[in-house]
Amino acid sequence: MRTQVVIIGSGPAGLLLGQLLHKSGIDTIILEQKPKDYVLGRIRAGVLEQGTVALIEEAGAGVRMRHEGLVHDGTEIEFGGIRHRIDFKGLTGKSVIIYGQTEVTRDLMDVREACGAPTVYEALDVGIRDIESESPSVRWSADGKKFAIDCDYVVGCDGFHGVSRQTIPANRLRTYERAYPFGWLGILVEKPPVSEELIYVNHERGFALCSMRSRTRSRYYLQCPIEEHAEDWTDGQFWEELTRRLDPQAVSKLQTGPSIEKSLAPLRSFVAEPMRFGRLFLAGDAAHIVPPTGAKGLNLAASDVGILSRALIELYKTNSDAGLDSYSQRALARIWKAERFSWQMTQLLHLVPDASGFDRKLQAAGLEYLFKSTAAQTALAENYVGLPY
Ligand code: FAS
Ligand code: PHB
Repeated sequence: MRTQVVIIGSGPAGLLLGQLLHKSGIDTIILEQKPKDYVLGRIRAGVLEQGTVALIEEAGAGVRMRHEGLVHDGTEIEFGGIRHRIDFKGLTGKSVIIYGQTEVTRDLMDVREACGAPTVYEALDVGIRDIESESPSVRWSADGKKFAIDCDYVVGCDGFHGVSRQTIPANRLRTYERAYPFGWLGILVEKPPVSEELIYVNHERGFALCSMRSRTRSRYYLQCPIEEHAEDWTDGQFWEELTRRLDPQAVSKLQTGPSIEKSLAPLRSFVAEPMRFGRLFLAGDAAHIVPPTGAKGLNLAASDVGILSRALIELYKTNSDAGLDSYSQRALARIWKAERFSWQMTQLLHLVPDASGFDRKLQAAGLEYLFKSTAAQTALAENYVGLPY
């Protein structure tokens, strides 16, 4: 078998790349280790930057997003029980769209199936060969049979625990990492949200986030100790703790109910450089991770794919590999700015265990400065709505 580009991973990065390449007549195959329903069962991101929205529309998967997505012109940050609105639209002229990653994934899967491009689910033991040659190949097993395919390029869109980054010799990769001593316990509930926009809460008991997926489905997060597990929390305990961290107005609007999903995500900052090795490219979580405080994870995956897809299209249309040669450097320039913003938002909003009195005073001063400075609010807003590609 042979194709032009093998994509490993059927998450948002892999699916978006597959569609953007398909629309330019480039043949791909996506190899995904999990069943389709498992991929769709993961509840993750909820905020789309305008650049991400544009790429999803370019991929032909934007109809439902435009119809069901909620346009948000700002967000609220709460400290000391008082909410302060950051006016994205007024400060930057831009908004974000609230539309779950699960729905983005579903829409991209649907358009890929409709155009007949191949995705192999439950592709196990994926192995990448000869990435420093001009004819790499990829092997996998499925239904007890072994398969292999030759290709021009391999793109690892297989997330943090995938096989692609591990295929690059360790002495050719530089990695940078910061682990945070807390996680986010997330709950999904079929109840209306407490407010029109998101509320990020810095509370003395810990961070909380009031988000949503629609006007009838809400997503809430609580900062919790890294050693805890989602099953340690009953729904009642979650609602009780959330109520303690919210202001009285939000509490009065809070509608609780049985969780549809409950999960605990560790927070980590991570970058692997470079994002190319021979004919293997990395995109999305395969190359970088951000704490979700800045709502950047999914959006960085999209911007990687936006840069890489244009480079691959340029190569196949003009035989120029200039875009491929500059991909890693261009993607990393944007990634590091998002890493900085995500780290800054995490530092600003979380109760850091064993933080000194001095640290807490610095955090309070940072928030007070933010609430009083248009320049500081503009800086936050332009990072949150998405920096240029
Ligand atoms: P993904 O991890 O989504 O997809 C990788 C795919 O590759 C998976 O389907 C996996 O099964 C497959 N795969 C892995 N190894 C493979 C192998 N060896 N062979 C074949 N396939 C393989 N971001 C936000 O912006 N906001 C959030 O609130 C948020 N919450 C998150 C919560 C959790 C628990 C996690 C883990 C991440 C969260 N993120 C959030 C970040 C998340 O949205 C990612 O940025 C996004 O999924 C990145 O997409 P991909 O790069 O496609 O990676
Ligand atoms: C979400 O709705 O899942 C969400 C929103 C904003 C964030 C993180 C997660 O910063």
